[in-house]
Amino acid sequence: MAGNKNKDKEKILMVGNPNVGKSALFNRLTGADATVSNYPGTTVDYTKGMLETSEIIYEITDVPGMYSLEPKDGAEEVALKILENNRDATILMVLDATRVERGLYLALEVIERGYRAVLVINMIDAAHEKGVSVDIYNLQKILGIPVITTSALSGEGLLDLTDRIRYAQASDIELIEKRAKGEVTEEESKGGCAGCGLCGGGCI
Ligand SMILES: Nc1nc2c(ncn2[C@@H]2O[C@H](COP(=O)(O)OP(=O)(O)O)[C@@H](O)[C@H]2O)c(=O)[nH]1
Ligand SMILES: [Mg+2]
Repeated sequence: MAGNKNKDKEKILMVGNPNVGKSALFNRLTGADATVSNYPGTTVDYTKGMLETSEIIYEITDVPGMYSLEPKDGAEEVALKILENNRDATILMVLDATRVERGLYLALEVIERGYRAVLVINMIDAAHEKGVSVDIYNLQKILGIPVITTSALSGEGLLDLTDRIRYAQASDIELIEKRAKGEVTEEESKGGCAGCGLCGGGCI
C-alpha cells in the first residue's frame, strides 16, 4: 500500500497461558486478514496478522498457549521456538484478570529472558463481575513494564493497548524481586517504565 513504505515495522508476539483470550485479542487487533500456518515439522498451527497504526506497522503472531518456558507438550515446544527465533520481538504478555497470579509465572520467565514486554490483563469484564480487582498501578510499578486491562469481549482497553504497545519495556528480574519485597532503595523503587502515562509519572 502506498504511504506504508516509510513506517517502522515491528514484530509482536502474543504470549500467555491457554484460554486467557490471546486469540480473541489477536482478532480484535488484526481484523480479518490473518494467515494460519503449520509450524514446520509439527501439527501445531499458529496465526499471523497485521496491525497498522499512524506510525508503525505491527506484524502480530498469536503464539500457541504455554504455561512455562520449559515445554511439556508439542504446542509449548512450538511456542518456545517462536519466542527463541524472535528475540527482537515485543511481547504482549496476556493474563486472565481473574487468575493474575497464575499468569505471572510465565510473565516473569519472559521478562527474565530480556524481552521487551507489555502486560495485558484481559477478561477484565469477568473480573469486575466476580468482584475481583487488579491493582494495575502497583503491578506496573513492581514490574517496570506497562500494564493494561482489556476485555476482548467488549473491546474495553483495546485502543489503550494499541497506543501503549510502543512503551514496551525490558525489565530487571532482580529489581522486580526486590521491589515486590519492598527491599529497594529510593532509586531502585523507580520502575523502568518510560512514560506510558498510567502512573501519572510516579513510576519513572
Ligand atoms: N468474558 C470474557 N471472555 C473472553 C475474553 N477474551 C476471550 N474470552 C473468551 O475466553 C475463551 C478463550 O479465548 P481464546 O481467545 O480462545 O483464548 P486463547 O486460548 O488464549 O487464545 C473464549 O471462549 C473467548 O470467547 C474477555 O476479555 N472476556
Ligand atoms: Mg488461541
